[in-house]
Amino acid sequence: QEKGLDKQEIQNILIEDARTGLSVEALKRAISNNLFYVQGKFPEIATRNDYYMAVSYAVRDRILKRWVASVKQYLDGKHRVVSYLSAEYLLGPHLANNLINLGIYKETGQAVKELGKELEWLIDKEIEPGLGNGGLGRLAACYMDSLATLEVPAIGYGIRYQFGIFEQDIRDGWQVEDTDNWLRRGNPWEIERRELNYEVKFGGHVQHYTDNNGKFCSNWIPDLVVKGVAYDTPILGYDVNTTNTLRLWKSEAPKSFDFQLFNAGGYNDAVRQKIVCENISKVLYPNDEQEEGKILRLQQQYFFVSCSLQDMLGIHLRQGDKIQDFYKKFVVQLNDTHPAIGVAELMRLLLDKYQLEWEEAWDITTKTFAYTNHTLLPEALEKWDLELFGRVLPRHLELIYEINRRFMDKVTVKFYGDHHKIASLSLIGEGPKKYIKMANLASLGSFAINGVAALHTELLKKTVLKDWYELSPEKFSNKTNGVTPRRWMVLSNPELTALISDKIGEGWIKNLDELRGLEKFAQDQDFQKAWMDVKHQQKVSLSKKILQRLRLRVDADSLFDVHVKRMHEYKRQVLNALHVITLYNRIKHNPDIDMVPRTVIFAGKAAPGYKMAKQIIKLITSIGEIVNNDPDVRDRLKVVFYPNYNVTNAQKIYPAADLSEQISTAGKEASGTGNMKLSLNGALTIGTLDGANVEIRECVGEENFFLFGLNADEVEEVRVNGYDPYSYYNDNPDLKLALDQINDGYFSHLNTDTFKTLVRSLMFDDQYLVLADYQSYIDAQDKVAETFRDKSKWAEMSILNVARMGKFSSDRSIKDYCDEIWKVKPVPVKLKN
Ligand code: AZC
Repeated sequence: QEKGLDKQEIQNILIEDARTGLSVEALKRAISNNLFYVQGKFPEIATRNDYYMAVSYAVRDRILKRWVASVKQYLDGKHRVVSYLSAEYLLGPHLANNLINLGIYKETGQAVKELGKELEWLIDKEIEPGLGNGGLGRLAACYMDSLATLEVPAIGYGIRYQFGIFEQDIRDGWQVEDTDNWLRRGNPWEIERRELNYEVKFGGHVQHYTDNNGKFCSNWIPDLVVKGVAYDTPILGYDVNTTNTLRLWKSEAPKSFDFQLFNAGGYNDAVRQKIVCENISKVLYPNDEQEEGKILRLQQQYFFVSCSLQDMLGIHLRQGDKIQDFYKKFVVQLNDTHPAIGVAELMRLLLDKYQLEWEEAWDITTKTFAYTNHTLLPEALEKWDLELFGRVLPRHLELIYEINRRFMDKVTVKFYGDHHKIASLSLIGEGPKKYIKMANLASLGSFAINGVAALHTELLKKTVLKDWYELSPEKFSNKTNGVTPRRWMVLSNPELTALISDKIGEGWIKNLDELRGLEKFAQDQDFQKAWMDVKHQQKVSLSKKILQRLRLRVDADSLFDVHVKRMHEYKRQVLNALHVITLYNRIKHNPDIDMVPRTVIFAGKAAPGYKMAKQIIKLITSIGEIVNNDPDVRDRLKVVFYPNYNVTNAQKIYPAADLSEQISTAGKEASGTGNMKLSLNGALTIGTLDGANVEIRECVGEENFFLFGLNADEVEEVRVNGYDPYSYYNDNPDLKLALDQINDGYFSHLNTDTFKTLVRSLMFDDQYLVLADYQSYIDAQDKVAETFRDKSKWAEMSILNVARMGKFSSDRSIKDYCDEIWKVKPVPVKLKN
C-alpha cells in the first residue's frame, strides 16, 4: 500500500511469491507449506527425506514457471528444435545443480537453516538417477545442461529405466552388484504425463495389399503392443530462464490387464502380458562398450525411438505444418547407434502412416538425422542377428532390405568390381548368420557423422567408417567432447570456484575461455598458496570419506593419484597396478628409500559379465590389502578402491586429485571426459596420446603434461609386426618381479588361481599392450614424483593447466554442433512479470 499498489496487485504479489519467490522468506514458506499441505507433516515428525522432498518441490515450483514459459515460447514462435536421442542419461543428483542454475543456493541454505536443518544434509539424501553406464550417458547429461544454458530449444528423449546402473559393493575384494532402486523414495523432479502416451508394436507379421487407388500398402499386424508413457524432467540452464525437457518413456501394458483374457479364465496370461510390457523399461543394460545382442535390448531401443518420433511428429503437425517440413522443425541427433533404428522407424511412419512416396520419405529422413560415433572398439559396434531382428521388427526388416537394395544399386555402379567395398557398405552382413549393421544404417540415414575428439574422428575416417568417408566425405566432422563447468566445478568444487571468481570474476562459468585470465597469477606466490590450500582442503575431505567408507587412513599431504572410470582392459588399470607394485618393491628393497608419498585411488564399475575386469578389481584390492598393511611401507604408499563410482562420488573425488590417470592404449579411448573434469579441478595429467588427451596436451602445453607410451600409429605397427609381450617381461627385471608376484600368489594368499587368466593374458596375448608401455609409464611416473617435490612448480603447472582448459566446456561443444550440424539458434526465454 505504501507503494500505492491496489488490493489486487498486492494479492498478485503474494501468490507469486509463494510459488516462485526467490527470497529466503519465500523459500522458507514454500518448504513449510509443502511439508504441511502436500506431505501432511509437521516439523517434529518430518524425516530427512520429507525435508529433502519439501525443498525439492519448492525448487521445482520455481523452475516450473520458467519451464512453461520456455515451452510456450518455442511453440508460439515455431522455433527449430534439437532432439537428442540417447538410450542413456547419467544425470547425477538434481537438487544442488538446480539451486546453482537458479542462483538460489545461498538463499535456500539460509531458509533451510532457519527451519533448523542443514541443506548439505538434505542434498546428500538424494539418490542419483543412474540411467547410464559411463562416458556416453554422462556426455548426454552435460549436453542437456549446455543446450539450456545456451538458450537453445532442445528436447532429450530416452528411457525411464526403473533400475539404473547397479550399485557396486566390494566383498572380499571382489565386485558384487546390487539393484539400483533409485525410485524407492519417489522422484520429485519428474512430472508424469499420463495423457502423453504412444503405442509401440512388436513382432507379428506384415500384410501387403493394394488400396482402392491402386497404391501398394503395408499393414503390420503385431503380436504385442506396448504403451509408452512420458515422464518429463525440467533441465534448467545456468543463469537463464531457458528450461528444456528431458522426456523419458516408461513402458506399460496398454490396459492394466486384458479383460477378455481374464473373463476366459486367463488371469495368469493377462498378468504375464502386463509384466512383459513393463519389462521393456525395467532395467538398464550394464555394459559399457560391449554389445549384448539380446532381444530385450532391441525392444528397448525401438520402444523409446518410436515413442519419441511419434511425439515429434505430433508436435510438428499440431503446429499446422506440412509433414514434408518435419526436418525443418526437428534435427535428430543419434547418440551412438543405440537409437539408429529411428532411420527405419521414421521411414515406416512416413510411408505407412502418412502415406508418402518412398523418395520423399527418404529425402525427409536423411535430412533429419545426424549421428555421433563414440567408439572404435569392434565389440561395441552394434550388430543385430537378422533372424532375431525380423522376429521383433518384421516391418523394419522389410524397410531395411529396401533401403539397402536401392543403396546397393548405386554403390555397385560407383564401385563396380570392388566387392570388398560393396560388402562393407551393405547394411546387411553376410556370414554363417546374416546380421544388420547399425553403424551403416546410421551413416546412410544421416546427413552428418561426427567423432568425439580430433584423433578419434581421424581414426574413424581411416578405419571403422573408411568406406563411408570415401563415399560422402562432406558428412564428416569432428566435435570434441566437453563437460559442464556448472556441475564439475561450481557445484563439486565451490572452494576452487570462489578462489577463481575472486581473481577473475564469474564470467568463466558461462564462458570458460575466461579461465585464461588465471595465467598471469600462475607464479604469484600468494595465489599459489591459496590454490594449494584449496586442493589440500579437498584432499582432507576425501580422506575423511575414505576413512568412513573403508576404514582406511590416508595422508592428505601425499600425492593423490586418481584413476577413476569404468573398468576395462583398454583403460589399463592394470598398468597403474603394476606401477603400484613397482613402488612397493622399491620400498621392500630399500625400506629407508626417500620417496614422494602417494595415495593411489581407483574407482569404477565392471560390467557384471566381464570376468577380466572383475579380476582387475580384485587385483587392485588385493594389492591394497598387502601394501596398506605392510609396516615397512610406513604411509608412503596407500591403495584405495573407492566403491560404487557414480556421479555423486565423482563429484567428491575430482576436486581432491593431484594426478589424473588417462593411460588407455593409444587409439582406443574415443575421447574421455573424466580427463577434462580432473584437469579442470587442477589435476595434472599422466597420459598417452589418445582421445582428447591429445588436445588437452596441446592446450595446456606439453611442459604441463606427463606424456608416455606408444602413439596410435606405433600401436598399430607393433600389432602388425607381431606383439611379443613375453620379451618385455623377460628383459625388464622390475616388470618380471611384479608379474611373478601376481602369478605366484604374493597378493592372493599364495593362491595361484586368482589371477591366472589375467597374468596369462598380459604375458601372451594382450590386445592392449600393457607390457610394451610399462617402462615408459614408470619413467613418466618418476618424473611426476620429482615434480611434485617442488610445491611451487606444481602449483604453477596446476594453475596454468586450469587456465588453458577453456576449450573443454560442453558449451563450446554444443555451440559447434549448433552452428555446424544442427543449424539452430538460441531463443532467449522471457518471463512475464
Ligand atoms: C564413450 C567413450 O569410450 C569415451 O571415450 C567418450 O568420452 C564417451 O563415450 C563420450 O563420447 N563410449 C561409451 O561410453 N560407450 C560406447 C558404446 O561408446
